[in-house]
Amino acid sequence: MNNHIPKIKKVDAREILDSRGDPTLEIKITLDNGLQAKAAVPSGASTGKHEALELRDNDLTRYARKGVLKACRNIEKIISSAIIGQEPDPKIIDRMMIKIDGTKNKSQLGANAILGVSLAIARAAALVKNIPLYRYIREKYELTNIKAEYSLPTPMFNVINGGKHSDSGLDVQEFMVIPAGKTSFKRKVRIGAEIFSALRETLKNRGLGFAVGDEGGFAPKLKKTEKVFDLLVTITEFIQHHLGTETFFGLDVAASVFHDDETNKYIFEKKKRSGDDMLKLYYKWFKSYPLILIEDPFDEDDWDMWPKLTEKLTALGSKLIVGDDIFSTNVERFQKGIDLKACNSILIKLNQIGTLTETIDCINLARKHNYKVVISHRSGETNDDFIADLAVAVNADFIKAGAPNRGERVAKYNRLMEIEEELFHIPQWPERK
Ligand code: 2PG
Ligand code: MG
Repeated sequence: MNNHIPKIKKVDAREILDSRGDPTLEIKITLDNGLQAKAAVPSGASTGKHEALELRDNDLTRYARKGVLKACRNIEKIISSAIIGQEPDPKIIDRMMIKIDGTKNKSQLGANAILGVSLAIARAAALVKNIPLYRYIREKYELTNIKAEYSLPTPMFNVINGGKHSDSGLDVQEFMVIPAGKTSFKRKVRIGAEIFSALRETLKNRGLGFAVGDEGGFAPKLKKTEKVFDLLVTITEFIQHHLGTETFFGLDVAASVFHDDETNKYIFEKKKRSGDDMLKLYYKWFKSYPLILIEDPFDEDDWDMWPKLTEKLTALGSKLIVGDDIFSTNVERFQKGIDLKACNSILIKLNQIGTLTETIDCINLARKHNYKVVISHRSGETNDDFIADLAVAVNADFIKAGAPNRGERVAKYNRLMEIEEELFHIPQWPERK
């Protein structure tokens, strides 16, 4: 028997393009037994103030300052010399990188550099054990407060893009269709894709435009939020994916983007509004449409408004108020939110914090306090499908990976369908209801 424990032999970092055509990192780990694993790093557009630092070259002569060669160099010169010869153990390697970086926001080495290595190491370790990544993550991190049985997350399909993700004219960043009925993941994908396709036809017929935004959702020339809800209601009812039982809606308002810090007002649909004005508007939408989820309804530092909305909406039934920018997958900010009863759900983005290990810490905190967990992509993505495995590893309640459209978005949904087949032996045909 060969008892050799494989060690890290080489770490390569390359500059590749993300889905917006901007540079990002791809990392390759080579072990001394010849196994290789890769990971690529995503990038946000509506980036929160409290996120870990994404290191860019700031060199005007390359990629409009967005090159990531400094991050590549940090990996090849600093990180690799520290980790070569070590076992591929993400818990240990993550702690090492955090220590070498030595800053609170990973500004020394760059959170993009650290994250790329962290994810590639986890993949390499799963390869060594010869088990799927989701299984490796669950076992490695002893996710004990998770039920023993695996479950698939519910997908949230961002079918209409606004805010910083398109030029539609809509202030709300994401309009999501959520097939939250009790059915298979595969069928949920079908519901999302059928609504998306019917939406394309309707937008074409009405001359509203069917070009897409950064996350693959349409960017129609509509100005008012309610117009989008009306359109989605009409289409969903027409193709009979029953609203309120099978299909629901969700929003990512990404309110920090239109919040004016000086006056503490929200410039929404051309009007200056207070936090309380926004709250009234949200409440009206939740009363009028089959909405079950709202993400980032207020600015990331407007701590007073969040608990008010959470209290008001949860009185209407099981509604999810999701913190993204406000928490930034950071346990300190998240703990403050828990203490203030700011939300009841958290959005989890690996690159907001910069390592797999710290991301799992945040998910564990969420579980402890009964917060729902939403694993999320970024608006700048690659075909890397790590988050699909992560979502299954932690039995996430939801996954947000964009529209059922464009390669970098469907990569995640396709991987989840593959995992579902593997775990529950769902045949390709007939489709399980
Ligand atoms: C968000 C994300 C992903 P971005 O706000 O939730 O949808 O957008 O990656 O641009 O921050
Ligand atoms: Mg968000």
